[in-house]
Amino acid sequence: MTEVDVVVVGAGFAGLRALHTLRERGRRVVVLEAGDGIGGVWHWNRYPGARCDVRSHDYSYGFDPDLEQEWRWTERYATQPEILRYIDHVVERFDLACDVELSTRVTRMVFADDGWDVEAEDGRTWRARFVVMATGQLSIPKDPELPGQDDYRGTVLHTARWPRGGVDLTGQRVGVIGTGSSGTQLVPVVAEQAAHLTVFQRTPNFSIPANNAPVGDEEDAAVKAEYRERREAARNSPTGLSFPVVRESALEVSPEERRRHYDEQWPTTGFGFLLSYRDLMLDERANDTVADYVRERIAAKVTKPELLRHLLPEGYPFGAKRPPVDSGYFETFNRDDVELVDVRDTPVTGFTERGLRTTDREIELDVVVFATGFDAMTGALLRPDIVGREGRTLREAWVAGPRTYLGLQVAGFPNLFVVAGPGSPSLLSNVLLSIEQHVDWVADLLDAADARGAVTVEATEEAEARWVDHVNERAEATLYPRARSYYMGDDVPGKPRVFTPYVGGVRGYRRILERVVAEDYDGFAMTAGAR
Ligand code: N01
Repeated sequence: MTEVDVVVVGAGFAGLRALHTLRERGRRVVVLEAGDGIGGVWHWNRYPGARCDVRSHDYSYGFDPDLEQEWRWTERYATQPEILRYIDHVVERFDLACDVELSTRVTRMVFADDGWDVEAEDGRTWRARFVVMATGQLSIPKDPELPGQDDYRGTVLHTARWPRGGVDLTGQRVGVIGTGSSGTQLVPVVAEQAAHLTVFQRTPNFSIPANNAPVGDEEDAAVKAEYRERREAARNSPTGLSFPVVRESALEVSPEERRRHYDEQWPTTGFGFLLSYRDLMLDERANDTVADYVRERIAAKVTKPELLRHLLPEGYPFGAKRPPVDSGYFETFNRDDVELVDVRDTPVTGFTERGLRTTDREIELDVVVFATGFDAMTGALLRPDIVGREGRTLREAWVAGPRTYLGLQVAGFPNLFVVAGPGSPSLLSNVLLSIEQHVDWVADLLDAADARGAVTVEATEEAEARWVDHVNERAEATLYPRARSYYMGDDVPGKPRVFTPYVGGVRGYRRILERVVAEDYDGFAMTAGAR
C-alpha cells in the first residue's frame, strides 16, 4: 500500500490541474489514470474531425499567465492532436508526469478510519486522506446493443476508443451510427475518405456552424494583450465563454430586428449562438424563433429536398439537447456517395456477416463506427465500488439520480470530492473554467480544514437536500427537460430521469460558492475525525 495525502482519479484536464494545485499547496498527490496516456477525453477521442467547440483561447488553463502567453493556438477550434500537444506541454512544463500512474483503473474505494483505501484493477492499493474524482463527464463510451456483432467480418470502432495510429478509411464502405457532436464532426471528414458512407440517424440535431479558421498573429496578439480581462469576463458570464451577456428577450424585439441579430450571430458565435437572447432556454415562444431560424439555415444547406423531412429537427427545443458545432455536416448529405438512414423509420436490427441489417434491408459495410456517445455525467462515478460511511455505496446513494452538495460532495462520503460533476455547471459551461474553479475551491477548503485541525470534511445531509431541490427547481424553470438528452439521463435506458448539471450559470454558481465560504463553509461539516 502506498500512502499519499490525495488520490486523484483521472489524468485529463481536471486531474492534471488538481495534481498541480494540490502539490503546490504541499500535499503528496498521486493521479491514477485508466488510460495508457495522459489527456482524458482527448486521449481517447481521436476520431477524425475531433475538435473542441469552445474557442481554443478559452478552452485552456487560466491559472498561469506565462503559460497563457507562451502557447500559440493555430486554429479557433483546436483539433484533438493540438489539444493533446497542449496538454503534453503543460505536463512537461509543470513536471506532472512523475505523479501520474497510467494504465491504473480504480475499481474500489472504501472510507475507513477517516481516509480512503483505494484499489486498482491490478491489485495495487493506496491510502489517502482525500480523494478527488476527476473522471470526466463523458468518459464511459456507450455501445448500442446490436445482436450478431460477433458474426460481423468488418471492423467496429467507437469514436471514444479510436485507435492510436488512426484508421485508413480510404475506399471503404463506412457506416456511422449516431449524429451527436461526435458523429457530426466525424461525418464530413469520413465522407472525404470513404468510398461510401451511410449515416444512421435517430434524432435529427440542431447544429451550428463552427466557422473555424486559422488564428492569425493579429488575433492571437489581441487575445493575449487582454487575456486576464477575458478570463475575468468569462468567470463572470453565464456560461464561462467570453461572449458579452445579452439582456434582451427574443420577444421584445421586432421580427426584422431579431432576424438581423440572428444573421449577425450565426456566422461567428458557434456554441454561443444559444446565448443570442437571454430567454431562449426559458420561454418556448422565444425558443421557437431561434429553432425556426436554425431549421431555415439547415434547409438552405441541403440540396436534396427529400432529405429535409429526416434532417430537420422537430419536436424539442433548440439547445435542450447539446447542439453540435459542425464544419460542413449538412452539406455532406448533398454528396451522391453519402446516404442517410433514418432509424426511426427503419431501425437497425443487428449485424450480419457483411454489415448491418435494418427492418428494410441489409447494408454492406467494411467499417461500422459507433458515434453513440457516453454513459454521461454519472457513468464514471458509478463504475467503481465507492463505499462511504456505514458501508453505503455511491450506487445506493444515487439510486434515484445523483445527489450532491454544490456538485462537489456527497453526504456520507467524507473527504471525497468531484470535479465538474452532477449538480454543478459542468457541461453547461466552458468546462475548463469550471474545472479550474472547482480545483481551486477544493484546495482552499482542504486548507481551511487543516487550519481548524479537522480531519474530515463532509457535506451535511441537510445542505445536500437543499442543493438538490435548488438544482431541480432551476432546471424545471427551463426548457431543458423537454428533450430526451443525456442532461436528463436519457442516454442510458433505466437511468433515473433527472436533470444532472446545474443551470444557474457560471457567474451565479460562483456567487453561491463565495457565499458558502463567507458563511464559514456553510453546509460542510469539518470534524476532528473518529481516530
Ligand atoms: O454523444 P451524444 P457524442 N441507435 O450522446 C445516437 C461532447 N463532445 O459523443 O439523440 C441509434 O451527443 C444518439 O441518438 P439520440 C459534447 O458535450 C464535444 O456525439 O439519443 N442511435 C445521438 O445521435 C457532446 O454533447 C465535442 O436519439 C443511437 C448519438 O448517438 C458530448 O460530448 C465533440 C443509439 C450520441 O450523441 C457527447 O457527444 C464530441 C442507438 N442505439 C463530443 N444510441 C466538441 O465539439 C445513441 N444513438 C467539443
